[in-house]
Amino acid sequence: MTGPTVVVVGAGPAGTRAVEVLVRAGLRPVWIDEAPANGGRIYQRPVAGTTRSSRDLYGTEAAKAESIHAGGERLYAACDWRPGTLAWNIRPGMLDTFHAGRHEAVAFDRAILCTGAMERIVPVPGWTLPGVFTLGAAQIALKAQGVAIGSRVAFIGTGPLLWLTAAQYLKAGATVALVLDTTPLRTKARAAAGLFADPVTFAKGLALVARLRLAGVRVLEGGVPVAFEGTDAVEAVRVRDRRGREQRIACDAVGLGFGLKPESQLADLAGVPFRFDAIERNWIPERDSAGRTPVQGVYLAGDGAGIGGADAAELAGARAAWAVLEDAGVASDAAEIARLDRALARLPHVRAALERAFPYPSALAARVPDATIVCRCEAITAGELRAAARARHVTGGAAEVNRAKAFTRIGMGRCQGRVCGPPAAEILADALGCDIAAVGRLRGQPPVKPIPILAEAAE
Ligand SMILES: Cc1cc2nc3c(=O)[nH]c(=O)nc-3n(C[C@H](O)[C@@H](O)[C@H](O)COP(=O)(O)OP(=O)(O)OC[C@H]3O[C@@H](n4cnc5c(N)ncnc54)[C@H](O)[C@@H]3O)c2cc1C
Repeated sequence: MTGPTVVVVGAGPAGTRAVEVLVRAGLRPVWIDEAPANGGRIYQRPVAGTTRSSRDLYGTEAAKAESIHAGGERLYAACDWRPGTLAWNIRPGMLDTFHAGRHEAVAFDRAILCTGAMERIVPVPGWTLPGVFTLGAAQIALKAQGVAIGSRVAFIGTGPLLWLTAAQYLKAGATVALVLDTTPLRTKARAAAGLFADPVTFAKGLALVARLRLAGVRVLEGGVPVAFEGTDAVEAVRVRDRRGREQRIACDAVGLGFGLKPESQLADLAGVPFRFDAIERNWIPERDSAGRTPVQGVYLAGDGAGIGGADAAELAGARAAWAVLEDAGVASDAAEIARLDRALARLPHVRAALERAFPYPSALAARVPDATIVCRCEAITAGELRAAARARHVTGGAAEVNRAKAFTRIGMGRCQGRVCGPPAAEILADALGCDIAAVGRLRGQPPVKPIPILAEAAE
């Protein structure tokens, strides 16, 4: 069948369901992912030859993982599947990709970007020591490589991923030295009514916490990480409990993470406008409930369009594909679209409750000590950022993050500000005494992730 050339970036739950709808409608989309197989973050595949079962790897989500994996395998031959391929830039009607040392421009009529999420950190003194990982990296090590980041691991941060990863490590046989959640119990209790709207997920969350507590894991809620200590690698964490008492806990690795943010660099490069979401405390690309953005031909779905979780990502991926089909006049299924719309409409309340239950600790981020590195690519400290903010009064300097980037090189390194951007904005807003939204966000730049310069020179 002839139809528009549709490209789908991302093969997590959102991308997989989007491609499924497109293929069922008779299209042969181009399907791109950096990973060697579909699954995305939550259903990350293990390396070949692993002996851990789905149940061990994905726990209560094993059936969903198997369904997404099987879906991918059915679809590869029905589309132009391009694994191991980075989409590093997007321009009108064209996606720039990189695969096996080669650049290729892929023309498209419509693109569905399902690029997922990444984690938010708060820089803690010593966080750049070897042995300190993000929670997601700790989880990927376990799921994909079948290894733990250490044998005595401290988990520090906030959010469902904190408790989930700690419980997964416990189950895999590691010693969990500490779970420190910066959110006090009373904040979570206040959000509980909203979480009841999704009783199954709520019960799963409570079960994780119970499992850790029953195993005798040291748990601090409403605590603060003070510093990670060690000479060549992390050896201990210093933490303060909610009464202000300090403790030093020995560990050989740390999993650190404070919730998620959309991986929205491609949406940014495509020209999609962003708005600040005060509850998520994230910049969110604009799209309607079907995934259509104000940029013609560009659609968004899944966590990359706003954090919603895996079930929401599946629904949103399918819905965005239907939007593509409707807009291209290829096919439409009113009953199926109405079913997806109803299911999607129920989700934002639960998500808002989760964000309220585990807020990003903005005060902690804003008050990172002066000597602490915020941008690890360029080794820029919190003090240098504050100095750039102060310079505003004499030179008209850094009143928003992109100016601060020009003054300090913050966000100019390999991660393109994807890691340091959120805490840098908190520090800057605090130093300037203004609202976080007023300092803006670091704009995306191609390439969204590092690519070898020689590959480009060869073009
Ligand atoms: C590290 C990490 C671990 C997580 N673990 C869990 C968990 O255990 N349980 C849970 O409920 N939620 C987890 N989440 C949240 C998770 O993201 C889910 O909500 C869900 O996976 C979202 O589905 P998605 O399809 O939107 O994105 P994802 O599943 O993240 O899939 C996005 C896909 O896009 C690909 N991609 C992104 N950018 C590009 C690019 N430029 N070029 C090519 N490919 C690209 C990625 O490789 C990835 O496969 C995790 C999130 C992160 C960041």
